[in-house]
Amino acid sequence: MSEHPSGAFARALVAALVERGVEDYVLSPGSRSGPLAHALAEAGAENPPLGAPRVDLHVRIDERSAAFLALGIARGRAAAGDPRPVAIVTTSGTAVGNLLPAVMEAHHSGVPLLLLTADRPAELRGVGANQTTDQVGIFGGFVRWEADVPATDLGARPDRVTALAERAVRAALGDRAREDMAAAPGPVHLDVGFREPLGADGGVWHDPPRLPTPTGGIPVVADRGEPAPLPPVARGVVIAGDGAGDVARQVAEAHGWPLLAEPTSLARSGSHCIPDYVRLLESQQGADLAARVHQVVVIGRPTLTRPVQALIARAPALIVARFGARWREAPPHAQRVGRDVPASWLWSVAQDDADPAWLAEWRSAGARVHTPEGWGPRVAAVAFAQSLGPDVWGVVGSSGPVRALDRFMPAASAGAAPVLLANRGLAGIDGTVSTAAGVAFGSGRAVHALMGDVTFLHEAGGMLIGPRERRPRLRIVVVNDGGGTIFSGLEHSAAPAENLERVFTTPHGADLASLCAGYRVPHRAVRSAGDLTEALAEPLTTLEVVEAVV
Ligand SMILES: Cc1ncc(C[n+]2csc(CCOP(=O)(O)OP(=O)(O)O)c2C)c(N)n1
Ligand SMILES: [Mg+2]
Repeated sequence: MSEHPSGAFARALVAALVERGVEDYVLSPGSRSGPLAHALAEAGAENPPLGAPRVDLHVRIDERSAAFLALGIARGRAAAGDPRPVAIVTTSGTAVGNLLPAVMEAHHSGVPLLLLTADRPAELRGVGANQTTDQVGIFGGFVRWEADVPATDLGARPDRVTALAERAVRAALGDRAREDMAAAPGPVHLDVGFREPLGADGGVWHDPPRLPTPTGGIPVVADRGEPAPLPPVARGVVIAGDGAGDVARQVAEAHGWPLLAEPTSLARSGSHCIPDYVRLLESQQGADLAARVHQVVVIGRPTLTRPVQALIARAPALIVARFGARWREAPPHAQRVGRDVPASWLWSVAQDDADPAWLAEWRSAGARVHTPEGWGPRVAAVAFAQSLGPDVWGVVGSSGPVRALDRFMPAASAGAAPVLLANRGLAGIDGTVSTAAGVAFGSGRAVHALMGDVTFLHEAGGMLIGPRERRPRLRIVVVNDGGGTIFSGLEHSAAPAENLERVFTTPHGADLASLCAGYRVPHRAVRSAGDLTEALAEPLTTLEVVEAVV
């Protein structure tokens, strides 16, 4: 074996990325990406060779699952207070196309990913070479930055490889000084052209060269400006959407306003939280209260219910913050759109500006709504919510489960809302199994994931984890109601029953127990709230499925 330029490039890139905090790599097999695969196999080994950096390597056969796993790891890391880009390595051709769903979600929800896709070198593109297509630009507007990288030529230029890594990591983490989408974290694509030879070359690892302006680790970006405090109106309301954070609770409490917090807001806690807000807003009494609201403050990105969208649409005064990567898509009638919540919003307002009766009205109206009884998706959702805590984080799929939580998840004590994450960027039902696995890896926590049967089956392949790979500490609760039942609650339900069922509900008849057995994943079925609660209380060491048959 003798060192070759493609191998040298791969080692230089991995070393420079690790130095910038990129420690997690998800790889799918292929030949063209061989140089990166060999480098990562070394760096991800139990005993890496002398001089090699240490990486956390996960290998998945299916690139679509690999990309969602990376997305989940990045989400888990960010939620644990340590945001870093997560890298995905694929070979050329359709492998690259399989990354698109996770890339779209990451773009919309502001999750940093590094897509390292192998390609033919320039001289082999457009001349009919096998497994070669137009990969440069394939992700269009869904990436913050992309580069066509002549890897083999750069093998002898570690300074340029380091500069490339620096730029890629900075772009993925977002540049808050920018006014456009580039301000938010998101995916970055390096299409890497490798010339043969591609095999293991046994080359040595070097420390990456210093750049002229050393940054050292994750670049820190300064926040801008300090917007004014919130107008201290008496009849305000805080809506906490996805990713709002506990700060939304603090803003509501500082102003004496009710807090309407979605389950993935991380703000569903405290005495100002109205956990029954969805059903309240659907009632006449709720509509009357909503009509008297003077000012709506939206923190995070709410996506779950029409009454909340209506409240925002009708707001006489609207202020928006932390709308996420899509902050430019905040409702156009907002008077103020801030990327973050300024400290001044937490200043307590003077007593004469607050109206204690306003909050009390919301609270007493909300308290009249009752928790579900009997056995079904709602009861399963409540049992799931109650199983979460500091040591068990949650992931929730789209469709019925997240809406059941929105309606029935109780409010935690102040500041103690469970960490509950979801792919709300585009609310897809795809990739949910792998996202949940990634959250477990990225956060270092045990994870309970709640999802519908169709959502689970959409990516059952996420359970495909080879014997050499680590398994996540993940318990998937599948609410099996025999199809996508959300549609029977929508306008489509007026269609003839057999049509509704065939083209919307899509009953599948799949045997989840056998499916899990095929993947060698422990499975158990539960048919009551007591059995589910019991299953959720058991110690969690590996990947397992609890099928809630409803
Ligand atoms: C990738 C993708 N395809 C299609 C949809 C549309 N969709 C939304 S919910 C749903 C059905 C989900 O069924 P299930 O997971 O069983 O949950 P349930 O509706 O039964 O609560 C579908 C197909 C989507 N959100 N994402
Ligand atoms: Mg279902």
